[in-house]
Parts: sequence; C-alpha cells; structure tokens
Amino acid sequence: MSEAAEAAAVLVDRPEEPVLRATLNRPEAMNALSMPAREALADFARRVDTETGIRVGIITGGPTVFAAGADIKAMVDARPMALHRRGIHRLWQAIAECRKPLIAAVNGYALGGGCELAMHCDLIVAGTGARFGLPEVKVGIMPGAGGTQRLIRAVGKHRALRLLLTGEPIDAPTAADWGLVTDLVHDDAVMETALSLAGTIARRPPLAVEHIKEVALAGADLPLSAGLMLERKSMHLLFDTADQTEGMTAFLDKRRPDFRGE
Ligand code: DAK
Repeated sequence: MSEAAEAAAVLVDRPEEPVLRATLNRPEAMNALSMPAREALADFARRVDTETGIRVGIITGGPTVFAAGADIKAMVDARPMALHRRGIHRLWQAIAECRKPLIAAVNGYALGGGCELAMHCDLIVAGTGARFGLPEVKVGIMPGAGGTQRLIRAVGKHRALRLLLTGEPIDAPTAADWGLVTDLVHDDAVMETALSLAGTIARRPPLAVEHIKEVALAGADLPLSAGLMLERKSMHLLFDTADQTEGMTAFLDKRRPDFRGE
C-alpha cells in the first residue's frame, strides 16, 4: 500500500469545536490495526492530550465495524524480537496516558486489539449490533495490549475468562449488562450519542475533568487508603483554580458557569 493510502489509515476531524475524532479507515481489512494505524492513533491521543482547545477525544471505526484486531497479515511471520523492536506498547501507552476523556463509539466488531482499543477509552458507546471479543486464543496467541488486565478489571474474573479462554464474542446488550459498555443505543445513534456525551463533558471545567480521570484510574490500582489520599489532594488542589470560584459563584448567582480551564 502506498504511503499516502497508509497515512489515511486513520482520519482525524473536528466534528465539534472542543472535540477531536479519529475514524479508523481500513474497510478492506475490517479496520485491522496496522502499524501506521497505531501510530496515527498514538498521534491523535497526544493531540487530544496537549491541545488546549480540545477537551474530549472520540475514537470510532465508522458505522459498520470498529476494528477486527491487530493486522494478522502483518503478524503472521513475526518473531519475538521483531515484535519487541516494533515497540507497539509505546503506541498504546500514548492512548493510555491521555489526560483528557476518550470515548469509543462502537458499531460492529470490536475484536482483539479493537476491543483493547475500546477498553483504553473511558466511555464506550455501542450500537445494539456491536460485538466485543478477545479471539486471540483462536489464532494461537493471547491479548497483548492490556486485554487480560483491563477486561478482568472491567467485568470481573469469571466473565473475563469466559471471553479470554473461548475467544467467542459477546453481543452489545450482554457487554452493557456486564458493565463494559456505558451507553447502549440504536446502531444509527452511536455517533450522535458519543458527540452528545462529549459535549456534556466539554462543558465541565477541564482541570476538574482531568483530575477526576487521573485519580479514578490511578486509584483503581492502589490500596483504598492511597486512593482516598490521592482524591483528597486533587480535590484540595482544585480549590486553587479560577473554575472552582466560577462554578460555585455561578451556582449561587443562578447563572451558567463560564469555565476556562484556569
Ligand atoms: N487482520 C487482517 N485482516 C483482517 C482481520 C485482521 N484482524 N480481520 C479481518 N480481516 C480481513 C479478512 O482477511 C478479509 O480480507 P480479504 O479476504 O477480503 O482480503 C476482510 O478483512 C473481511 O473479513 P472476513 O471475510 O473474515 O469477514 P467476515 O464478516 O466473514 O468476518 C470477522 C468478520 C471480524 C469475524 C473475521 O474477519 C475475523 O474473525 N477476523 C479476525 C479477528 C481476530 O482474530 N482478531 C484478533 C487478532 S490478534 C500487540 C498488542 C495487541 C495485539 C498484538 C500485539 N503487541 C503489544 C505486540 C493484538 C492482537 C490481535 O488483535
């Protein structure tokens, strides 16, 4: 594939002023994650993280498929040190380290690396026709981008191992029932719902949003006492922001707050 075509493996646009959206664009391979696609997703996450005008990121595969996993054609002959040299974990890390909220908007299959990509996001909006699974075991490997760890934390041991050991996918209503999907909507309403959620979050004070995400995620891996201390410190820190004064004053004045991220 030419460089220009590969460069378009992910399309990035700005559907609303404070929202940056990445759309996987490899329909011929069910949006399988090639190296250029992964690099583009990492660049996208870094942009969401650093650009002040952007408050939320949305990752989608478009209306028919989210992503069918890593590109098997690019992996079939790989040796361990070749995988090591590709440094794929660094690209995933860029997504995991994004300080602003990321929303996955999922239609169709989210399998393997595609399911792991959705699980890197903070909210998962799914159409009723979506399917989630970790089928790596069926091709002789296992998840390598956090699937064993993030899924077990999201849905618990027994449900996670059902997916991991059988490789069989679950439908979106089941994923919603298990707590993997946050918003289950009609297939046609996935992007509209993701944009609406993004809009709501974008109206909240950005520094509070970033601290909430950071503390909630870090705390999930800490003993409760450490998590509570982290929460207390961040909460106190927010009293040093103009947005705290604005938020509380606006409430008392019975007007809409004008949050500036300061
Ligand atoms: N890779 C490459 N091509 C794929 C693909 C994939 N994962 N999934 C689908 N395709 C391609 C098919 O080969 C086919 O191409 P042509 O034959 O037309 O050239 C085209 O997309 C349409 O697919 P199907 O004909 O199979 O379409 P169906 O509707 O019948 O089935 C399906 C859709 C999604 C159920 C099926 O395609 C499928 O089972 N796909 C494979 C799913 C899978 O096993 N995914 C897990 C891949 S392993 C790592 C981190 C993470 C990972 C690896 C490394 N590191 C940190 C090192 C992740 C690994 C994985 O995700």
